[in-house]
Amino acid sequence: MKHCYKLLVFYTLFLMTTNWALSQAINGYDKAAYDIPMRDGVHLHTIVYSPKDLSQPYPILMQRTPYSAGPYGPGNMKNKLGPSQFLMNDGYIFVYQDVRGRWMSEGSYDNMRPTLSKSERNSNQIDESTDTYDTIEWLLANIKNHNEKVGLWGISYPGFYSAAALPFAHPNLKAVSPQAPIGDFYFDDFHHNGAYLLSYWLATSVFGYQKDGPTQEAWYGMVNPETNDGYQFFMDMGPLKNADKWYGEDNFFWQQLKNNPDYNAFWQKRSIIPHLKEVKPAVLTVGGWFDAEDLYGPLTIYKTIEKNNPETYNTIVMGPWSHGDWSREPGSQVISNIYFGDSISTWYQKNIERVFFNHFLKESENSNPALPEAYMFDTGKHKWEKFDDWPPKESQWKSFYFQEKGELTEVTPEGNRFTTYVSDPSNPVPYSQDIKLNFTPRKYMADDQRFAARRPDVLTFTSEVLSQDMTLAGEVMANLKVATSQTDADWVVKIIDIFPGDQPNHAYVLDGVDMGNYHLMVRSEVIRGRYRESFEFPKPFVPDQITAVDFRLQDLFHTFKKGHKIQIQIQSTWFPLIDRNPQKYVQNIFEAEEADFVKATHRVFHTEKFASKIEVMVLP
Ligand code: PG9
Repeated sequence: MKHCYKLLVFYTLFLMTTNWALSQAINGYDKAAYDIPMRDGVHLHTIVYSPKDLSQPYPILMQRTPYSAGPYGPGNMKNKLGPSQFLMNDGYIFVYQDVRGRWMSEGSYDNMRPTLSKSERNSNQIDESTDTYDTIEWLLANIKNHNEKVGLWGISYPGFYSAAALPFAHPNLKAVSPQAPIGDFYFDDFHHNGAYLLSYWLATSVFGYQKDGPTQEAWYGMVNPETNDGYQFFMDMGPLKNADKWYGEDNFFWQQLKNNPDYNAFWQKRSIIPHLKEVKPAVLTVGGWFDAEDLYGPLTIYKTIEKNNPETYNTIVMGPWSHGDWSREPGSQVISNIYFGDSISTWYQKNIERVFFNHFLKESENSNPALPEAYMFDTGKHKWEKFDDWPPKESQWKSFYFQEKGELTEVTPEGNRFTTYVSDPSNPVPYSQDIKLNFTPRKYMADDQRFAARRPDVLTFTSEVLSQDMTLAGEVMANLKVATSQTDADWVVKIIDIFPGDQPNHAYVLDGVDMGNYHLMVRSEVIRGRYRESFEFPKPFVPDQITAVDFRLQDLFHTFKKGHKIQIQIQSTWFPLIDRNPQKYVQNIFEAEEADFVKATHRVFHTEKFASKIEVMVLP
């Protein structure tokens, strides 16, 4: 209890000083609003905060957002998504812009607007890159006392707009920081390998209200859930098609999601990943290992820029954060029950983000700042490490095979066996023991998974007690050999760090949480089995035919300490994080009927010929 009391005092004092510092800093700025003309005549509403002190020229640091640059959202610098106190004190011309078609800007909005190819750029067509280019041109010509250099940053959707400025970037755009950027909506936010993130349902409303529409609170009220028990709410709702009553026809997200269940051209042309070539600005990508919304985006954007642009300054930071935590300072960084330390966000803002922008926008763009290629937080040791590459060149691939009796070993299985379970959509595995009907599930990714391990419809494969530390650093592949009695199924793989049963309540948890036998989830992912061969062309299973299901989990950096065990959990429902698979193949699950939802008997094979395993990258 004393720890919590101490925390409360620290946090209160911290808030008071930060708010005072923030108000002092904001007082040092003049605010002006402009409607900037784009090449096609559309005007984008842009707010500019200029330092009152004119004794020196300042770089421009911009954010483009769909969440309102003005009074409604982060544009009013007091908002938590404003710049850090360090950048404000260092002095920049801060710019916030409503993207095309949002809030006070003209034009029509397009969800993850497709990026123009090189050939398309000679016409009068526009995309987010051309809008950023035109905005920079106008700012350099019309805003006083700048130093000719421009930076761009943003978190989540604004992170996408940062990355979307990289193709054919303006020559004065010198530093870009996509933070928790959406890379591709089929693998970020609403989908995970074809499964729909049902728990993310309120997120589709975030665009359902604007300056003249219902507020989010009013919209939430319209939903008027009788209970805040998210599991029961979505069980009562039944098949996805019943969600129509919650979403208005104007909820374009919902219309796009249900009309495009496969990775078709609609989603493919909205991905920024294929366009990350000829990148000229320096890039600092930021993400959180426990980001339930955008984890594919930061990792894939960093790796793609690295692959396509070996000469470009391109770095990544991955901390012990959920979505956007690094822009806020909670005092103590906690995910679920796990306490990772104090002032981690402030440390990052001061020692990484500030160093990056000051170097390229205030100092010399011809040298590199004193930052590593990859600044990564080990979520097992609870400490930062610097790497020259990510994934680390020194990491080696290692296979862990599923065995009979629920063992997990490094040797290929013998014998001719499988493990079976019945997956029942009317009794799905909860994704957490605390499922509230809130905006999005932000903290489940480090939950204790003991409750799941004890269910008959969750398979567990567990290693021996580790005789020494083992650090997983890099990518993860799941290679399953499965069969189902039906014609479709979801396959969820969870990587669990099992703490020793006699584990004392050590410093790494909140007071009052006993870590003895805690099953800490360190990575998890799902694939909708119909997409095992192609996300664009789904394919049913042949009942009871042994089938390979191979898919990538997102990277991790986690030390499993000596005395711990590694456990793999396999299940076919994960509710209501994702929607339920009827397990009877239907063309579009968003249109499935109640009768389509059937029990299925699944088998996971562990034989010499059909060996199921996970492949991980391990530091020597
Ligand atoms: N990536 C998050 C999001 C995308 C779309 C709808 C709602 C949320 C985000 O921008 O926070």
